[in-house]
Amino acid sequence: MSDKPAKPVLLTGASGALGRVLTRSLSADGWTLRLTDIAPFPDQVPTGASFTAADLNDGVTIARLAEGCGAIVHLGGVSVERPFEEVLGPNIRGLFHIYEAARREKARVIFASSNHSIGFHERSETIGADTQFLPDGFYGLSKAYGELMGQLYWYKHGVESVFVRIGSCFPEPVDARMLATWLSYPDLSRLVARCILAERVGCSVIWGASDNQRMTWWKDDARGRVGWQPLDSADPFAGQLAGKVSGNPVAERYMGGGFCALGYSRDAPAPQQLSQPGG
Ligand code: NAI
Ligand code: 15L
Repeated sequence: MSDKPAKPVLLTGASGALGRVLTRSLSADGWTLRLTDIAPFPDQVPTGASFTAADLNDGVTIARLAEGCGAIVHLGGVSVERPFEEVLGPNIRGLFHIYEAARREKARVIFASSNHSIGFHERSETIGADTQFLPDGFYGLSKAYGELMGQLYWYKHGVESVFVRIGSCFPEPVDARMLATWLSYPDLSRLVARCILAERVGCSVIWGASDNQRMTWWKDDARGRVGWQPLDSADPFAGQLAGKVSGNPVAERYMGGGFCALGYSRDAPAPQQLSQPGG
């Protein structure tokens, strides 16, 4: 198998933290990238790449940018918890523009989903990729909706998708929760490359976490299908971070951490037996 895709790859959210990481790693491998973001690209645009400023709300420009692309790595949009109206345009309408473009181009979508689509699962659980969504805010809800939109386009139009439910992708883990959820930049880069190069992916979910001993929360995903295994680990940081907890009982109880506690208005954390739908 070639280690370069035959067609250009469209990368949204290119000016953001992970967009810049992937721009560096994929262009270093000689890939042809079309970069886009509403914000200017802050680095030098690498050889083999071009940058076009665009709003994800602008479906005409997104369609034009996707012309001739074989894959779309969709990172763009609101990436933290925000009011519903702020999330709606970039994360919902924008995603629709991405999937319409993918349908027209017969392109594969690699969607940066998030652990916040399942954030209200208890940390004591071990959940598979087919678990029910339990979003922990409007942001997580937009990621769950995004995965459902990807399923619609797969079953109705044959558009392939990988939903990468990223844990915490930062240069280093910074607190006790990230001893479980951390995904290193090199593991992210290898994962995205495999999602694009794998022959067939269908409509798949992969948990985006490195090989962390404390990652007992997530299991059974499609990593084997794309040929990815994480090589890095948060474990060497355990000594310095194990005690670095928030002190907030809601944040510490659920996988989504602090996002679960934002605007939380129950009197107390939901009792475990009542936390399922209908409870
Ligand atoms: P980021 O916030 O640094 O990057 C997002 C980019 O999207 C920004 O450059 C922003 O300008 C762009 N954007 C926002 N609204 C837009 C619009 N209307 N039109 C075009 N572009 C727009 O986020 P980061 O950390 O790089 O994350 C990338 C993706 O990965 C996001 O979708 C995020 O939800 C997802 N993710 C990231 C995680 C992490 O730990 N960094 C964890 C889970 C998911
Ligand atoms: C995310 O989805 C966010 O984009 C990122 O900023 C982190 O908050 C991450 O999840 C996390 O849960 O650590």
